[in-house]
Amino acid sequence: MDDKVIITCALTGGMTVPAQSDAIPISVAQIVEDGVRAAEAGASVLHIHVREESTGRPVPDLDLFGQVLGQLKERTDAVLQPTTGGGRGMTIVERGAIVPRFRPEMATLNAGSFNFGLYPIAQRDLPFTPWELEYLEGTRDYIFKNTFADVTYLAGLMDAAGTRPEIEIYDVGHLFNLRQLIKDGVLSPPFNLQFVLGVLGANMVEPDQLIHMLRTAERLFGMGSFTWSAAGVGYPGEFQLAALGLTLGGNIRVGLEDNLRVRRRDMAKSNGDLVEKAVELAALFDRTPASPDEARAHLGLKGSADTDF
Ligand code: KMH
Ligand code: ZN
Repeated sequence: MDDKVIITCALTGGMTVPAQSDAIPISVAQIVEDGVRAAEAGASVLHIHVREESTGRPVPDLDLFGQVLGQLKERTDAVLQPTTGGGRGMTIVERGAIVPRFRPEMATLNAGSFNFGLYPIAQRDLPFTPWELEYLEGTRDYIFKNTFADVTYLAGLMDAAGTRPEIEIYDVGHLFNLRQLIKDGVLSPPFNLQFVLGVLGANMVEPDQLIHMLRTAERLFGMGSFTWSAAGVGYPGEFQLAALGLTLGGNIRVGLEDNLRVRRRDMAKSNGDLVEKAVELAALFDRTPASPDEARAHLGLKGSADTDF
């Protein structure tokens, strides 16, 4: 894979609100259209959340997930990776229900609990509706809960469904959680790590932080026992971390879930815009987007035929 890179596109997310950008896809049709565009631009993995169509509020709605997964499967060959992180206020059962219901090839698995602060965004001069303000302001007192019991529960669902976890690592301590979960027999290498940096409450987008987390993972688990990707939250963090991830030989994640800008003064008009910039960046490192099947082989996935959507 030296000259290839797996680009994941995180389409809509569960921790941003519509007032932040008109480009955030809300409806099933918008998420599907943007997913197709992102896949055509070079993304081989699409990371999926869904939202209430009338308000844009993130919801754990299996019917909406079914529509998005079904339509994207018809229109792209991309790996479809739904979330089990969900959004604020969702229970672990609500967050995990998607796995036994749709038996996806891959799903996210967040490796630890931490403050997830978005309240500074509420200070911005944007046309927030009351629920959006409350959703953001409420994160002053919000813990993104992923206890050892929660991770064990979700990992069990994934194991039973043949769903590969993409383990979200937000801080170096989450790697030691992972080591303990291996000792507990809950998870076993090889696994896929997503280093997510830039969330207020966890680690920030800084070269030293990513390198330290990567070197720690290599020391704890051994070089060949994991694949990894880097996801920077915010601008310019998303592309700074992508450049670093490409330099260090990793894969990358971009998308409106994590960042709303292509340039400091240019808001992204779609996820396709962000994937196009990621492809341009990768080309500067002589790396081209991996195809969905190259990604499946590299990530050890079961194939889209063995899913329930
Ligand atoms: N929103 C990202 C910061 C998940 O969906 O499981 C983290 C995320 C988690 O994507
Ligand atoms: Zn997500």
